Amino acid sequence: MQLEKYKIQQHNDDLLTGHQRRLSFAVSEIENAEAIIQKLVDFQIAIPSWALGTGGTRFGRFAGGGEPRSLEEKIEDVGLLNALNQASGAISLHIPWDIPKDAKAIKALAAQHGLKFDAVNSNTFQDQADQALSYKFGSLQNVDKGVRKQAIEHNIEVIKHGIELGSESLTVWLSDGSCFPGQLNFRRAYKNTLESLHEIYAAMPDNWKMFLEYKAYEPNFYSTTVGDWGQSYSYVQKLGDRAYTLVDLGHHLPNANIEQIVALLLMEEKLGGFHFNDSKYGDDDLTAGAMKPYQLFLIFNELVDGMDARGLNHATDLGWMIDASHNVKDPLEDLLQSVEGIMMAYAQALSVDRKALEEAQAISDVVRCQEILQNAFRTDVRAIVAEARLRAGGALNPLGLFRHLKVRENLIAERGLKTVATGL
Ligand code: RM4
Ligand code: MN
Ligand code: MN
Repeated sequence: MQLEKYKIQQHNDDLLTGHQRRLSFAVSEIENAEAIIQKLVDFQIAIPSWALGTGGTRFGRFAGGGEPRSLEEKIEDVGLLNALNQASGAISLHIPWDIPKDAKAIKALAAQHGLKFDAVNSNTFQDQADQALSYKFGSLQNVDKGVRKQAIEHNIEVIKHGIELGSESLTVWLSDGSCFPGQLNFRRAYKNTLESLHEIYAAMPDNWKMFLEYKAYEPNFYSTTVGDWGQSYSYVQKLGDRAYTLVDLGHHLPNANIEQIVALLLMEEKLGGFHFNDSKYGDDDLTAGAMKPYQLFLIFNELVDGMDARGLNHATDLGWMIDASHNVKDPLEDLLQSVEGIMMAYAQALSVDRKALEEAQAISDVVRCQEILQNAFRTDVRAIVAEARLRAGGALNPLGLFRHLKVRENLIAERGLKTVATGL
């Protein structure tokens, strides 16, 4: 399904008067509104190829209909999202769920939709049908050198696919760890993993980055070999300048202070990118901003502060990706909500009065510090975010237009009701 430009235009014309009224109020409330709008226009969030179908749980999967049946259809879906919000201009592929058979054609299709390829993801947490050795007891950490070699080679394959598509980073997430005390020698597992990562790192082109993602637990429930940001940091420090830690918001133990982790990693020049999602309990992979919007805002507050302190380009110097998947929502509607949630947190963080905050911090005026942050969080920035979308050629109300144009119904008519996308 293609979204014709005139339909977006028509939708925007219908909503314009109300939008302008809300915008002029927002602009009167927010001092640097114009600069914020420009930053929002530039900001793009990559969509994960595994989130375009209804996500499974270990208990069941309830496909929603019209799910993409191929990589081509996944690209088409991301193209639809991007046409609506002009903020989803990239896709992050998971290999082997999405092997590009004809890389040239795939690249051309993506370009037609205005999409680039963000980080490619390797998968050594599942066994594939044609695989010689099993990852049951880990991959890069495995006690068996043959298994480690197979996992290294898989990662190198993924890099090759990425090079063909114009991707410039590799995300490594390992489920490696142990389920029972005594199962693993922690130091040996660490050393094996580090040695394996060194080989993968060495296979990357010079302009590539490696993102090493951590996760506290699951599927292993006693130890994870890259279990937290400290462990990831320890590996990436040793690997080299182009190895970074990736923060997935759902991968911490309950109540972890993620904003502080982000601030320090960024300061240490080792924060590479993000997997945005939200959670109540664990790695719930819920819609970004659905559960703890204040936390998301506080994270962006540290990001903006830390990136500006180092003179980084907000839009391009870090990898911004969503990693969410659900059982109960239309995946495309859900992704529109995630992008909106992220944009709002970013806009609010950009509106923080940093000078005033610094002054209040310098005299330990705790009450004032809280007021400054909460004032930004409680400011309605929706019209500012919508204005950025409008200027970029997107829809004022992407979700409303998605429903009005019956996008899902169209996709079901094209693809059928019983389609299941590759992914979790
Ligand atoms: C993991 C982790 C990875 C993702 C897989 C599908 O929990 O978040 O980033 O690639 O799930
Ligand atoms: Mn993730
Ligand atoms: Mn996860």
